Amino acid sequence: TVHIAKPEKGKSLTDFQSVYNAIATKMKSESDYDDGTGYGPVLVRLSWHSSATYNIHDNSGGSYGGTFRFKKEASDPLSKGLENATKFLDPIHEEFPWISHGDLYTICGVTAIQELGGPKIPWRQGRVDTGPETVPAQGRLPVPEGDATYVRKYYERFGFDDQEVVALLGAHILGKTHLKNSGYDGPWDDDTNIFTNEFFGNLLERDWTLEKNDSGRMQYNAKGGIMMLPTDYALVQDPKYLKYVQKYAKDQDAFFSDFRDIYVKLLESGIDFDESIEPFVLKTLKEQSE
Ligand code: CCH
Repeated sequence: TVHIAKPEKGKSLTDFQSVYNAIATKMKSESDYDDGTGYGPVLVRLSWHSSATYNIHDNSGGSYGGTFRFKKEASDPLSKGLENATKFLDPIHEEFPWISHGDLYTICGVTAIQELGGPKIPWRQGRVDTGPETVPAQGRLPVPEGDATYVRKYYERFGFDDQEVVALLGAHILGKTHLKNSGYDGPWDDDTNIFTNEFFGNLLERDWTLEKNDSGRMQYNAKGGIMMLPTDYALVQDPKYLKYVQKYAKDQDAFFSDFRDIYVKLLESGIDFDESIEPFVLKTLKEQSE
């Protein structure tokens, strides 16, 4: 499958900044969602799941077609909870009907990461809605029960190496797991809506105990009520992953820069961008008010 980016006709940086601002403003005004976490984390998760169907071997899946809008894709049990993100975005799409779903599902993640204090993410437009026949079969999302071997094998389908996988998983500083969605329980940090390198610090510094939660699943818990999934904890159990965990725990700049690169690669997987489609670096609300 070839996915060629097509820019929105007659739209410029200003139009995409308007979409960014509408999402960021709505995030601010609905900040009490999920006990004060706000919508940022679930929007980042949507950007991930709408890209996580990618298969480098046949270039199928990925964010291009915006196929998460179809029930067949969104109803995957592993995507439970993401209806909160798509509902949040419905009025945004009504206000900006010209934007493709793939562009909307990726720009919302960029907006959330930047507004929550993360790195600036250069973002390119040009995803085009494709039909229901392009929805990949379910089974492409990762399960949280895996060990390091599982994680490494899983991300081979994207062509991501060890360093990239560790950097990308640093996104699990945001938000939390919910018993009613995934059967896991609790946040990764006391702060659920500030993007930092603390995921790595927590992995290394806390005392983790493997325990059964209220839905009978095994998760790693530490004092203060924070948790790790088995796939998160795999990053300190594997020496090749551990090296990068240690690096990112020490060096937030290195993490921010590597996270930016792999997140862009994730959101753009499988898409051919013509040189004329320039990356937009969108401004945060804070930058615009200064
Ligand atoms: Fe994740 N993630 N994720 N994840 N995820 C969950 C929540 C978030 C896995 C499992 C889970 C990435 C990779 C993985 C976020 C971003 C990313 C939950 C809880 C599970 C389970 C869902 C619930 O109960 O509501 C597994 C396994 C992998 C394998 O690698 C990647 C990559 C990213 C982004 C780059 C974010 C953010 C959340 C929080 C959502 C919220 O609602 O707070």
